[in-house]
Amino acid sequence: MSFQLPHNVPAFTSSQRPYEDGYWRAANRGGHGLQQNGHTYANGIGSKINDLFSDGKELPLYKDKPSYSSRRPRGLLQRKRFLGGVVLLVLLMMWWTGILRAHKSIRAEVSKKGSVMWSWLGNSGANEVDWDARRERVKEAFILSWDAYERYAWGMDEYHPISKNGRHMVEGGMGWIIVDALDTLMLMNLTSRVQHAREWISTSLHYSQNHEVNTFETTIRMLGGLLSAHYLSTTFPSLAPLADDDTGKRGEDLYIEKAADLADRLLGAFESDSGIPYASVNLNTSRGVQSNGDGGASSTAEAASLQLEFKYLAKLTGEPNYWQVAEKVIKVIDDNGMEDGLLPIYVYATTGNFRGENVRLGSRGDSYYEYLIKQYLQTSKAEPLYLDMWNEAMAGIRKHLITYTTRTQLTVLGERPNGLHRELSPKMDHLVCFMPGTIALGATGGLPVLEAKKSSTWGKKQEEDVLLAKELMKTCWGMYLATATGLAPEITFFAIDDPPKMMTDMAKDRVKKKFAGAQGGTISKPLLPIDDPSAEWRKDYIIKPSDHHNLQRPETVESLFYMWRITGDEMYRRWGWEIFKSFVRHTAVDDGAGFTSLGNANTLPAEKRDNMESFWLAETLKYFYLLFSPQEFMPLEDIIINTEAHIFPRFEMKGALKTGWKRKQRDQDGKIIPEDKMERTEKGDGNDKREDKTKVVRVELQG
Ligand code: DMJ
Repeated sequence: MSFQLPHNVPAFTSSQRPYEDGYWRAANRGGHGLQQNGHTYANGIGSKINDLFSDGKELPLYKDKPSYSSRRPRGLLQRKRFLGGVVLLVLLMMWWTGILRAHKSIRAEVSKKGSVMWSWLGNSGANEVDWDARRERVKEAFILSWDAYERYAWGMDEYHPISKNGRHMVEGGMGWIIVDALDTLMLMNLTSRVQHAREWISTSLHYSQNHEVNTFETTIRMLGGLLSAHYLSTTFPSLAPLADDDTGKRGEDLYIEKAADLADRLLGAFESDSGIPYASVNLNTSRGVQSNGDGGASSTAEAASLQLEFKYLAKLTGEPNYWQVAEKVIKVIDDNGMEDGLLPIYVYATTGNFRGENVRLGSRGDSYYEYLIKQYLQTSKAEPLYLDMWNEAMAGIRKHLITYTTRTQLTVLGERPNGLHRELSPKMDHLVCFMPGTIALGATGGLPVLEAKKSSTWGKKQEEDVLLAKELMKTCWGMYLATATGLAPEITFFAIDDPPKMMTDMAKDRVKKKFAGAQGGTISKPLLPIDDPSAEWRKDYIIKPSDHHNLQRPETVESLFYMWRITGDEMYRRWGWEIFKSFVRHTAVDDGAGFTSLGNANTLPAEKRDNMESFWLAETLKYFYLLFSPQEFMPLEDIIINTEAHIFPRFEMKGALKTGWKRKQRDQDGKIIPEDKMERTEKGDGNDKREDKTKVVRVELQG
């Protein structure tokens, strides 16, 4: 099912996307401290020895991860050699006293697993698909990954499965992997591992480091992880149930206490002149720090995707300040009056104004849009202004960003790097693949389509949204089919017409019945033949050598999960199963040391990197698990899932928790009306006079 890309793929001429995302500034890294408990200690020693021989290793620089120099000072190397000698001596003594031998059987079992546990990959399987069995396969992959991390890098923020060691991002560590993975452990009912993680959080996790950390990543992963652990452990006590701990308290108190402590430290990031959070914050001083690059501007997605976490914490603690600082960010952004609901990917914390005109739903843009519709759903649809903003953005996406490939008419959600009225770039970061699922979620609120159709609010717009979601889902699936490993590249370009065919053009074609009915109402052609390396459809996918890495990202699986739940079409589960098998085939590391990122997903054998992302455990495997779970498991209508796949409840706003802002009044074109020309409306809320811009696009679609 995987193939080499044809060699005649046209070279794309636009400038290479720089690694603009390696900007985590965690100075004075280090802290490779050995763990103190016996089991991990032995393996920690192993990791130190590995470290001695791995000087000069480089790890990827990109948005989600810290950047750091690959050069280490010579003195450090010499100290390590000395340490290596000491370590060998200790190892010998441990062997002599029998401590090490006690662990031998565990290791033997694990390395056996690494080579034989995937024998099911070869099975074509029975006609009837056993989804429960497939879900178990995902759980096994998770256990293998987690146990390897526990064995080789326990407590570390990073895990390098090939060199079998770990590393802290800041001194003392952030709990990066443990906290991020905790709620997946709970969902999978892995009780003893939850117990171990909780003990570590209780005894070793502190958020007082005198370091700058990325405001967004710390919020979505750490704050989100702790809040989700609180929600799952209190609402689903039968999942990974824990006994009372030493202090007689149930484990769940721990999570909310840690979450509140962390949130209080993060609050300093919001203390800018505009209320837009700074890119980084020092956890010890709670002082916000502006970005080193990008003229000091924050990424828009990062600044504007902290609301689900802070609002849920406000609900739990009854503390309105968490709520107010988070929602103010959206007001400041909206006051910019961006055209058609689409915004540039940088915003200044100092002024609240945008920087540049680059508009995209990939890195630095993505979760701003995601959090609009999810904020609306989080508070049980009581805040319609977020729906309004989402609908506006969706109309803008249809108008400015959607185009189609030349041969297969695949739907592409492109970029406008120089503003909405300049050229369209037919490029999709894999990150954009969260959109099909999120669009479907927005259309039905999480209900299955069949249910949602019974509602009085269901109409043509929702139908069109589901259709768009299906088409984009297919485009993302094709990104996996297009590579040698069956795993998507980080970035894909597409072959499109010149000038690009836009949605209005396509609508006219549809009216002419050019594509109607080709695929049950969808507009693109089938990605067939699937196993022919020179198939026409493949030429629509363009993968550049600088983009062919795979970072174990979750977005496509995430969308498959939503699409399966919402449409009920089992095809999405089958696609997910193919992707899961590709991960197992091409990213598993020898000796049962887990799974790793790929430097090149478009070659066989795949070129491996030495890094397991924390979102492999927090998101990718969780979404696989949910995709193969029964529909009733974690009903979508009751929950909202943050951008790091942490699960929160939907809730009602009460008391001090209410929408504390109003949108500025806009004219028929969506432009903000200046104060002195403001036409007072009866309600005076500025929202009721504006035309629903989505209607305009709908008319265009109907020709
Ligand atoms: C995750 O940290 C989050 O999903 C974020 O919104 C985008 N990047 C990664 C996964 O790719």
